Parts: sequence; C-alpha cells; structure tokens
Amino acid sequence: MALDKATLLDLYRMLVKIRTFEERVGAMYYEEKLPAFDIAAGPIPGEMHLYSGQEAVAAGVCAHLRPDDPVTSTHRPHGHLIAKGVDLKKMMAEIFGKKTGLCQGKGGHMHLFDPSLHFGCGGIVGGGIPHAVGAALAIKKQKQDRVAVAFFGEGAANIGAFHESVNLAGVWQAPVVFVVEDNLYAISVPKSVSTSVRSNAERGAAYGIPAVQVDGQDVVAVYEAAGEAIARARRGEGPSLIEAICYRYRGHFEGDAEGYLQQGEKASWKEKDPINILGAQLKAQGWLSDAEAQAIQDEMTAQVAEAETFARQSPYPAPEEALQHVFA
Ligand SMILES: Cc1ncc(C[n+]2csc(CCOP(=O)(O)OP(=O)(O)O)c2C)c(N)n1
Ligand SMILES: [Mg+2]
Repeated sequence: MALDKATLLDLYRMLVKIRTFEERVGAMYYEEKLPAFDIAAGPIPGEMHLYSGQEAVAAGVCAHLRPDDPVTSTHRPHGHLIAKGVDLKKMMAEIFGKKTGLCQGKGGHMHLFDPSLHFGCGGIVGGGIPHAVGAALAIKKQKQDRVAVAFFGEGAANIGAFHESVNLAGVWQAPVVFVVEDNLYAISVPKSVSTSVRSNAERGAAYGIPAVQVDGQDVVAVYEAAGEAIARARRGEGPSLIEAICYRYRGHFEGDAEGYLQQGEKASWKEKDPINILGAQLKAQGWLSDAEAQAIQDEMTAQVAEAETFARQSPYPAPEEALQHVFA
C-alpha cells in the first residue's frame, strides 16, 4: 500500500532528526578527550554508542506507537527515544549528566528513562527483552489495547533472556513486538560466527510466532512490517518478531578502531542510506524539493542546538544528592 505524503514526510523528518542529534553528540563527545583518548574527560564523560545509520528502524516502528505504549531499548538507545517523542532538551541534559536531565543526571546516555513515554533502556545486553514481555503481560491482564516493543541487537538474540522471553510471549499471546536490529556485529563479532541460524526471523517458528525480515535501510518497509505487527498485537492476536537488516555508521562505541571491518564495507552501506532512499522517493513524487529538504535539516539542526545550549547551561546535581533515588 502506497503511503501518503504526510506520513512519508513525517518519517523523513524523524530520520533527519535522529541523524542530526547523533552526529552532534558524536562531535561534542570528543571535546577535551583528545589527543590521548581520555574517556572521563569533556562534557560527556563515559562510553557512547551512537545510532547513525540505523534510523529507519526506530522511525518506522515508533511511528505506530502511542506515548503509553511501553518500549525497552539498549545501550544504543537515542534513536528509539527520539522516535518515541522525547523532549530533546531533557535527553541531552541527561547525556551531559545534568540535574535537568531525564534522570536528574544520574543515568547518562545508556540509562535514559522517560516515564511519560513508558520508555526504559540499559547497558545489560538483552536486559530489556523480558521487561517488554512483562509489560505486555500486564497490558493483557488489564485488557488494554497497548503494545510493548523491545528493540535489541542481533547479538542480544543469542542470550537466554531472548529465548525465554519469546517463548513466554508465545505461550501467553502477549501484545509485544520484538525488533531485532541486525547491524551485522556485536561489538567486533560478526553474526556468522555467533549465530546458528542465518536469519533471526527463522527463530520465530521455534516459538510459534509470526516473524519477518525487512530491509532496515528502507523506512517504508520497516513502517509497513511494524504496522502489521503492532496492529495484530493491539487486536489481541499476540506477539511478532521483526528482523531489520541495518548498519551502524560509527564504531560500536566512540573510540572503536573498527579493525574488523572489510575494506569499502561502510562506503557501500552508505550508498543505501535511509535518508537518501526516502529523500529520493519523495523527490520522485514531487513531494520534497531541495529547498524543503534543506529547511527540514535547518529545523533539526536548530532543535539540537537548542537542546545543546540547555544541557550546557544546566547545573550538575549536587554531590549530596548522589544517594537519592538509588538502591543503597
Ligand atoms: C549481558 C552483557 N554481556 C556483554 C556485554 C558487553 N556488550 C556491550 S554491547 C555488546 C554487543 C551487543 O551487540 P548487539 O546486541 O548486536 O547490539 P549492537 O551494539 O550491535 O547495537 C556487548 C557484548 C553487556 N553489556 N551485557
Ligand atoms: Mg549488532
């Protein structure tokens, strides 16, 4: 089914928004860290895992979600939370460790929680998958039409929690959609040496749930597959799995020497860039001029700059607050 102009433009705007945010965070991350990479230095201390290149997955799935649909994410969470509709200022402040951040500066980039959007994430690979099933079970018991979504990487699909979660979701017919983002690597380990099946979509059959593979560079393909899966769950017809084949443009983490890549690999994936693919479709339809594309880029650059200014100008939490809101 052909998507209408408004839907396609919304998707395009979201792709550009996520890319612009990630590339700006990537630039700011290196402030004061170089020339000898000092992970603790600069305005954004600690590890950083960016989502550039994978935007179509978050945008295509989250376009179908409501604020009250629970989403669990990973150590690479920015794109999912932006697509869910987060306030960029609060998110950027959290990444900077500031008091005005989503978690009052105590979570940082890997621990972004937004109760207003029913969103959580964390650094334990696969840790969010059982949480999504738990949320879906609660939704089912409360007879609501909400849907839980778990985003995770193809590396996470090899841990026990994935298999237990998909099995129980199948048993309970819980309203959850598992979104495997297959970006070819878990850190430096290619899927071919860690995974017994060629495609994680094949694993759906083992647990009796519908599963499809989609081109994760193509936001329309993701949007259509996610639309079916999410509508099925809202109708009370149980869980689904979507495997999106995608590619991250930056290292596993910032500072990754990327010695595991094949020569020319990244350049060839960039030829299938999600923003360019959708941009070309919109232009071919006469729905996006170069000037309009530039205006969207300028708007997103301004939104990210506003978030940056807010984060930089916000105070740090006071040292005596360190033990508040934590299990001690
Ligand atoms: C339980 C657990 N094991 C190992 C790690 C270390 N680790 C962090 S990210 C990562 C790879 C994850 O790969 P994947 O699930 O494919 O996600 P991607 O980074 O590709 O988005 C690993 C092994 C961890 N954080 N948690
Ligand atoms: Mg991966």
